[in-house]
Amino acid sequence: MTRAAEIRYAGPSPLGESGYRTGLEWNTNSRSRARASEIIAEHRGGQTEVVRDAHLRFDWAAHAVRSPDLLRVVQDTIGGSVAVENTFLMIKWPGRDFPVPWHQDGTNPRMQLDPERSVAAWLAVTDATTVNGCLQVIPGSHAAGYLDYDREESGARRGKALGVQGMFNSPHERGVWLPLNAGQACLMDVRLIHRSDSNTTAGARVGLNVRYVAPGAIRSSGPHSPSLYPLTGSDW
Ligand SMILES: O=C(O)CCC(=O)C(=O)O
Repeated sequence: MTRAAEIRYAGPSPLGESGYRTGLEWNTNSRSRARASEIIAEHRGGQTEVVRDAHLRFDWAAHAVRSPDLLRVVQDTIGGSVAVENTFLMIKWPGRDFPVPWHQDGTNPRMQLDPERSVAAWLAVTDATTVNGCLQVIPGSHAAGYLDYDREESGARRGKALGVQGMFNSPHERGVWLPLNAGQACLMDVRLIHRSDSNTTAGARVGLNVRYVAPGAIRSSGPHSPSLYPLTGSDW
């Protein structure tokens, strides 16, 4: 089923013309690698691909979302009062078909995020490379605002991802890969169109997705209001 974006929110980004910033640091490389080994050992048996609300389940993720360097740039981008709206851990296991279609993080059937008051982060727990499933973004794609989307046709246990309508899940001529070392992170405008490929290497790829919001960022499309996890400020 196709869903139309309710408000388009076309226009400039608080992250500048490209709509993203990369090479930030959320942890040291060695600590992040050590953490990744633990996560992989814990989830290898069940081949878990997605763990929702990681910041509420794991101490390491609760610390990760408030890592000082990352949080400072988030505050520079959306203001001093910051809460986490959502996190999920994504593990791409070797040899599994797990591409994530072109999508925008700030719109779904439940809500829309005001791009002036929200920002998405992707934290590399292992290294993320072009062959193990790092992000690919389309610079400047935020400017057209939210686009209509479909749910992907997938029988995967992890559920069906949302994808921008009419965009095939393959590299784009204007796409830019964002490889990151373990411990690094990128920030994206919540309208920035991005995707990732399956992991074709022999090791697992682990990443933590975070959506940060400032007060008033969420426009709910129904009775369900997401619960917020305040980090800074007193306006919550
Ligand atoms: O972790 C990934 O490979 C992609 C995650 C992503 O883009 C997202 O879910 O917003």
